[in-house]
Amino acid sequence: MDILKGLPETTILWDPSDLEPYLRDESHLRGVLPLAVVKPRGPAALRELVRRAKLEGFGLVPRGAGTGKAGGCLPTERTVVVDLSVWPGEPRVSPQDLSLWAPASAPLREVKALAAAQGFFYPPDPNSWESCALGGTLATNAGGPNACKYGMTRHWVLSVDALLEDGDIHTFGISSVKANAGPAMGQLFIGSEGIFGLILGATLRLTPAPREYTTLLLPVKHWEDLLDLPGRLCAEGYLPSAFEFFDPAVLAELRAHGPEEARRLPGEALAILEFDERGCTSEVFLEGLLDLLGPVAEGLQVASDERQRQGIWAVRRMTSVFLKEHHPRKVSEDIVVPRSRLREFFAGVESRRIPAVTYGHLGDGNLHVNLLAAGETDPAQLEVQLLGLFKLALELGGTLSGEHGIGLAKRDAFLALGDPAHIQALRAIKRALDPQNIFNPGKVI
Ligand code: 2HG
Ligand code: ZN
Repeated sequence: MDILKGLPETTILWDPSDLEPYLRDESHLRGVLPLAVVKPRGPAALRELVRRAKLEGFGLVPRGAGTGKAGGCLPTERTVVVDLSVWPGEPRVSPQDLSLWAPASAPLREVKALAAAQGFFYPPDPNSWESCALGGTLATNAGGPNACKYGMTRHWVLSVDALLEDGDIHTFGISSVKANAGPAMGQLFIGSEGIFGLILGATLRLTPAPREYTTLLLPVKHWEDLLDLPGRLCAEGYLPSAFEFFDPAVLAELRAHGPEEARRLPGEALAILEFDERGCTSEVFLEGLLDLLGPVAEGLQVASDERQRQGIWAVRRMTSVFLKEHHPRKVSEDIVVPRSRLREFFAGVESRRIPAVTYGHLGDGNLHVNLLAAGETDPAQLEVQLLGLFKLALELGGTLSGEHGIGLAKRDAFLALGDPAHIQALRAIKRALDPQNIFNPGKVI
């Protein structure tokens, strides 16, 4: 491969059989064959790579562990995949600063474990947390159940190390929550999916680790009874660290075909609530909660120990994989509506006859709306259903992606339905930071 010949500090893959795994992520999409895959091991490699990309007119597609759900790391025409899995750097905690620096290559699982080992908590917990890389979570602004209380990845980033089109690595931000010298440039990269530059590392914010958890299974007879609960709890000062749910159809599937633990799940529909603040295991707390829940709490079950808690979460964590196994050609979305409008959303899904089953992060209105029969549906009709779904979310003050991002999967819908002023501003920033369009071309905008 001439255009990459002599690249320093780099492993280069160009044999088609070695490139094959890079054509997929966890979305339903497939990328095109890249020119090559490179694994840089130092700044000199990146500097030279940027120089050649500009000279030879090829794009650079960043890749972490390939667990993304929107195709953001898939190669497009005339691109080189930059696999950051061997990008160097030793994660380190600064207890005094309540912060942790790690390279993009660090597995999220290790980042969370390192924080925990010193008594701290790094909250972002996408479903792929045991297999994804930190860099991917930064590029996609990953979410997860804990976002209900703790927010998204971006809320935990203090500074970002990014490769820019000058070929150098720049750090934006400092190791403190207070930094106000102009707009927060580092935040521009979080959720950018690598279109402005490549994220190589970050300083993350930590918080003291929770010391107690109350985990509850809340089965209900009428699933609509769940829909006002997130808003009611919040309005009364109960902020769960997670509030997940399965609608009747998803619960029935889990019960009928899921693993052993799933077969015993109660209710017509089911919510999982978790609290982690100090005092949440006290009787006073639980009594207050029961009062607030009222008759809906009739079948409430409290996890009595860590083993039960883990069992509950294991079922929730495997739901996406389980549904995929049973409906390999399903389409799963991740729209958001404000939690105050959940009831209107589900009424809208019904009145628009969108054949959806839903589970996910009810507490923050981020819903995994699944069209199980997508593979057997006429593509034009499927598109109408999906656009109907996105429009409904937007009409209710929501958005078409809460945590998975735009990538390739939602690009057309984003461009068609997104606010034109937003898209124009993003394109202007892209032109300013990456005038030759070398960073992840063809994604997002
Ligand atoms: C989850 O919450 C993940 O389980 C995956 O975000 C959702 O597969 C999905 O759509
Ligand atoms: Zn999710």
